[in-house]
Amino acid sequence: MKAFVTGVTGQDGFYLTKLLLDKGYQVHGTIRRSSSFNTERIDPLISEYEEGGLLKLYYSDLLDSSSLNNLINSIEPDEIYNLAAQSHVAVSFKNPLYSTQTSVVGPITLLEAVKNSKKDIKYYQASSSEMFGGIDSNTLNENTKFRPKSPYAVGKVFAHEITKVYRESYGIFGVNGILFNHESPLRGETFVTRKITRAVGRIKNMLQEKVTLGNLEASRDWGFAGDYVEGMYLMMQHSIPDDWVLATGETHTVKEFAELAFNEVGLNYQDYVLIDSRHQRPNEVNYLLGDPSKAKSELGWENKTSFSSLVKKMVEEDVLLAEREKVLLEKGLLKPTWEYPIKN
Ligand code: NAP
Ligand code: F7E
Repeated sequence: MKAFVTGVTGQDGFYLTKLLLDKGYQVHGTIRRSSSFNTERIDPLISEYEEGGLLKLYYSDLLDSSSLNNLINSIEPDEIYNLAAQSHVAVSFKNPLYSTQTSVVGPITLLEAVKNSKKDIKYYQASSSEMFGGIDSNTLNENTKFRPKSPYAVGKVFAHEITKVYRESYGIFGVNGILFNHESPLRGETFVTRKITRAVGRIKNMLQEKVTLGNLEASRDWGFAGDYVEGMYLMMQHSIPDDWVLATGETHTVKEFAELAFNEVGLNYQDYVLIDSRHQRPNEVNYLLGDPSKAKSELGWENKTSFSSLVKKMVEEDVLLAEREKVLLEKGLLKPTWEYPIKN
């Protein structure tokens, strides 16, 4: 089996690629040219699988329709997982055009390539709980109305709907995975969970003094990325293409996350967290709680990692990371970054 994965260098890109390689797939992934290294997450997979031809990487971009089209035509994958996106909600308010363009141009390009292919290629679209807008405390499922509140979320609604349009109009096997927040030790460092656990590790090792956050009252349904990519895979193996919510069915505030993360190393978050209005968004999604019962009954998917074990896992990894940073600093091999340069 051949899978084509966009966004292979991202958090989910790593976990999904690992899962597919473990299942014997050949994985073809797109990476972006960057002036600095951007394959850090998948470097262990590259060293293990690239030489044997099981992992192949290509330069491309969601906005570069011709390269995507050429790649799909020449690779003829069995499955496409479209994970690439400018995935940071706060940044999407600063770069609204780019953020929405990637979610519009990318899916249409890929769906057109699928439509025009002689092969029956399955398509997975990375939809998001941000599409719901989180305006009340109702549990959200596949039938809940979308009320997007950011350029990111509007782009995702478009991608979601166009996948359904291609499914209904051309009989394409297109699925939308409506995933609630999922985190891991590989989460980008500007998302709130990782920002907190990075700070915990660094504060514990005296590499940082404080961490500056925005809205501590926002509530999210947080799961573990490793569990969620299993759900993506199961959606693609289902007999009928459809849309499924993946969530834990529990919600916690940013404050609860911070409290638990600092507690893990015996510290009180109130001594280290500062609030800065620069981290507030023009429009906030206050509360998200998902209902994964359709995924459970139809796909047999279930969240396996509790909130407390997720926080523990992330803190443990970031304490180790900070310990390694400290050694490098002491040897003069790393420049001190006392004002840790995390902005979002
Ligand atoms: P991520 O860590 O931010 O990874 C995003 C990936 O997309 C990276 O590989 C990035 O490349 C790539 N990318 C960004 N812009 C691109 C472009 N214009 N062309 C090609 N590639 C581009 O995100 P993630 O957490 O793995 O999430 C994966 C997908 O699921 C995203 O679409 C996200 O919006 C969606 N989603 C995520 C969550 C969540 O909680 N994690 C929940 C629901 C939906 P670089 O490495 O070069 O930046
Ligand atoms: O924010 C609040 C912030 O940036 C979570 C993406 O993967 O999940 C993610 O989007 C909450 C928000 O994730 C800070 O205001 C407080 O209410 O970690 P986040 P997100 O916006 O929920 C969805 C499902 C996706 O699809 C997205 O791709 O935390 N918050 N203080 C903060 N957030 C950040 N980033 N930084 C803070 O300092």
